[in-house]
Amino acid sequence: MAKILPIVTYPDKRLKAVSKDVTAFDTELHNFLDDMYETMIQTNGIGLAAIQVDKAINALIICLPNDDEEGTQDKANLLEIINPKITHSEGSCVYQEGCLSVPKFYEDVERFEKISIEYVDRHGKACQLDASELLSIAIQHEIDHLLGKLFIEKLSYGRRKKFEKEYKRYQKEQKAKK
Ligand code: QAP
Ligand code: CO
Repeated sequence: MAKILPIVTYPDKRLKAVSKDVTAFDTELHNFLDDMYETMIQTNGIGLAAIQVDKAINALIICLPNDDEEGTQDKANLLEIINPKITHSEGSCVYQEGCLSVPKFYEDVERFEKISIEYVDRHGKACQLDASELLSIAIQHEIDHLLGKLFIEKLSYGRRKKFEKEYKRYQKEQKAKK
């Protein structure tokens, strides 16, 4: 049975680690990817990088909601992306991003509009993907995690300062609740 793993949240230094390539495509990896999926779904995420559950390996998952009213997430649409490389990028766009490691905060971030990536799946099979719109943004956000980067690092100095102030207040509230 898959389990829900604890999520590492900002400002935990573990989020700054640069992840290492996956070299073993074994049952241990498959169980971990299943746990990542369970964790992402149960915490209302659409994307999750391994580092967010304290494993510094180049693995990320994305499961975008359906385009219908409910916006349900089908496991059939799950993307498991391992050892990704961006091979092409073009254009730019701005999207209000969030992150399970920065709970309750959403900020406008600039990204490439379209990207192409090469990666391997859970069996080590080579894959390639052209992404645009939300998928492109999600992949770029998650690849940043593998490099030890968070979306808040892309904010202007002024917005970042405002974020830090508000996040500190939020953290105090959370502490008081416990
Ligand atoms: C990354 O983000 C992403 O603050 C995935 O309270 C961001 O799944 C992909 C979440 C922007 C595409 C566009 C955040 C859940 C989930 C929260 C997430 C929260 C509960 C964020
Ligand atoms: Co994130």
